[in-house]
Amino acid sequence: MSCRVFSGHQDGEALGAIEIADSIKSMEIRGAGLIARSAADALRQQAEDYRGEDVEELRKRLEEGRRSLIDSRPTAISLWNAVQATLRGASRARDVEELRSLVISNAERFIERSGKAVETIGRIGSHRLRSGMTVLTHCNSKAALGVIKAAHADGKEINVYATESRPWRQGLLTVRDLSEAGIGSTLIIDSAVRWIMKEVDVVLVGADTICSNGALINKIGTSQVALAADEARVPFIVCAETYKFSPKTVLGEMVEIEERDANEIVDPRQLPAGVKVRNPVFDSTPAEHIDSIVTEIGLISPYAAYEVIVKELGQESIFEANEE
Ligand code: RI2
Repeated sequence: MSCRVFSGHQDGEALGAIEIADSIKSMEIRGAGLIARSAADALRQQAEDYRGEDVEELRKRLEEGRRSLIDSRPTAISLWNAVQATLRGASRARDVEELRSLVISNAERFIERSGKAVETIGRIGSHRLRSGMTVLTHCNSKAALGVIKAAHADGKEINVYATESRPWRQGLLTVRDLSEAGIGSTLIIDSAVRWIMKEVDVVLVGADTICSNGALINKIGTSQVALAADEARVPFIVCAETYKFSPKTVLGEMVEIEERDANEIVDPRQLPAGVKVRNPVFDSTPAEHIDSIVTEIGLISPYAAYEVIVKELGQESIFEANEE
């Protein structure tokens, strides 16, 4: 499996899942898709490593693992969808062997589908790019970069503006990744987006969560990029696997926007006493600013989000969201 991120632990307890949860929290593992695959893999590893014979104990450990993983970062629904898919049916398993093989096969199916989804999104999205186009992308999205790379592989010449994406500067990962693929890119600071937009033909971004009303939750600053694109009549396209759609939002739940430590922005010792710092990590872009969403099941309107949730993730996931 390509995304295995850690090796087994001595007695198969929840340690693996907790370690992965810590790495997700610290952003050592980041990107909504990779977070999801890593979480599925952590539960798979936990089931595989369990040496006991008590099915209830294994179920309890997996539930603890699931909890620590979903608590690690609150915003990307990909994480929740991944752990739900991995543990689906676990309550019905009668013995350790049945539970273990169920979790392993669920996790492997999720990881494989997730990897294929990124490839398919690349192929479908690349049809929207013509040679000579300039793309602007924000943060670092495997799905969005997959589209650019697929177009490049088809012989199209694509120029890319990559935003720096303060405070973590994931834009540096983006330009590095593009450079390794032989694609030219230009790094800009986030506040240069509106000025540069007149040179841009299309905006491509990833997604952490897509709500049932079509709103996109993505890296902070995405909604400003969308506003600037809208003003300049530049198409704003989201690249998102179907497990980035949120069954919880069907039930009216609001997406929690993660706020991280102020230290990520500024050393507090540099600030006058009493100055506060806020570090929201994601924002919401309403459907009316989104041209289309490229998924592995095709290019869709943001207004089709509800149908994607019901048809692709299923009533079961809405039921599970209700149970949470
Ligand atoms: P892929 C990232 O979040 C960015 O917001 C990015 O757009 C999104 O995940 C999707 O990334 P963070 O983990 O799944 O850097 O397309 O906070 O790689």
